[in-house]
Amino acid sequence: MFLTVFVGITSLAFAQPYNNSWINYSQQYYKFKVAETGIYRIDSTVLVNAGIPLSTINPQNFQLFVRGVEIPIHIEGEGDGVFDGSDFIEFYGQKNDGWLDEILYGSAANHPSPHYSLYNDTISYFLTWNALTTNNRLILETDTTFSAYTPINSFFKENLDVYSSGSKITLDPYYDGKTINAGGKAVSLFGFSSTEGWFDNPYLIGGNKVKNVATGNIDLLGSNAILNAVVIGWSDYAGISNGDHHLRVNIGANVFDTIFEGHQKIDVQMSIPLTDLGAVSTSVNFASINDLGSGADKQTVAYLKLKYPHTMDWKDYQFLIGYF
Ligand SMILES: [Ca+2]
Ligand SMILES: [Ca+2]
Repeated sequence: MFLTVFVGITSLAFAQPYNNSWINYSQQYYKFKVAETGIYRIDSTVLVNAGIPLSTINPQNFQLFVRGVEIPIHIEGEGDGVFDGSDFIEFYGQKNDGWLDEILYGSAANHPSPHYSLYNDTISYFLTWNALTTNNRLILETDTTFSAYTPINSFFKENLDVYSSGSKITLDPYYDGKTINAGGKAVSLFGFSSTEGWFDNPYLIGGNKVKNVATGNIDLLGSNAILNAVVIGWSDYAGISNGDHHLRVNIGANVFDTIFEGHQKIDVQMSIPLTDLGAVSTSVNFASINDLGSGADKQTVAYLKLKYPHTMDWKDYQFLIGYF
C-alpha cells in the first residue's frame, strides 16, 4: 500500500530556538506532512510540481529529515546520477506520537501515554539535498538463496491500542490530572502530572471496561504473551488517604491486582500463558473493585500493548503481501 504524498513549497520557519543543529542553512528544505504510518512513495511529478529543480540534482544528494534526524530512504534509479521520470523516493513514514511531550512530564516513567501526542498526530518531514553521494539509504537485500537459512516458526506481534477519545458528550476526554486544594477549590498543577492527558472514558466504582485485542495465529510453542497497560487513577476520595482505588486487571484466570491512593499512574504488566489467549481475540478486563469503603473510584485506561508469538501465516497482513 502506498500513501500519497503532497510536497509543498514551504519556507523553513522554526519557532523553537533550540535543537536546530540538524539544519544546514545553505540548503533548501521542502516540507510535507505525515499523519498516517506506512510506506510512502514520492514520484518525479510530485517533486517537479513542488518546484524542486530536479534536472539539476543528482538524486544521490537527497536527504530526508524528521524529528531532527536524517532517516534512511530508497531512491529507485539513483545509480545513474539522474532523477528520471520513472525514478522515485520511498521511505517508511511514521505519524507523530508523544516523543516531544516527554519533556513536559519530566521523564519516560511519568509519561502516561507515550504513543499519543498531546497536540497533533501530524508530523513534518523535510526533504533536502546536499553535495554528497553518501547520504542515508536503505540497504536492499538481494540474497534469494532461501535454502541457506533455517525458517523460524513465529515472530512477536505487538498489538497497541491507544485510548484517547473518551466521551465528548458527557465527559471531557482530556483529563487535567492531579489537583491541589487551594482555598477549598481543586486546582490543577502548573506542570504536567503523570495523570494528565487524553485517555479512555473512565469506569466508576464497582464498574469495569473490557478491551478486546486481536490474537489470531498464535504459535503455541512460543513463550508467554506480555501485556503492558497504563491505568490512571482519576479521583481522590477525601475520606480515605491510604488507598481509595482498587484496580483488578484480568485475562481469564490471570490477575493483576493493586490498591492505590488518589491520582496515580499505574503500570500494569502481566505474563500470560498462550493457552489463555483467544484464537481470534482476547478480552482484557479492567475493573474497579468496590471493597475499600471508598466513596469514589474513577479509573481510566491510557493504552494497552499485547505482545505474543504469531505464526508465519500472514493472512491478516494482506496489504504487506500485496506490496512484496
Ligand atoms: Ca535514474
Ligand atoms: Ca484519597
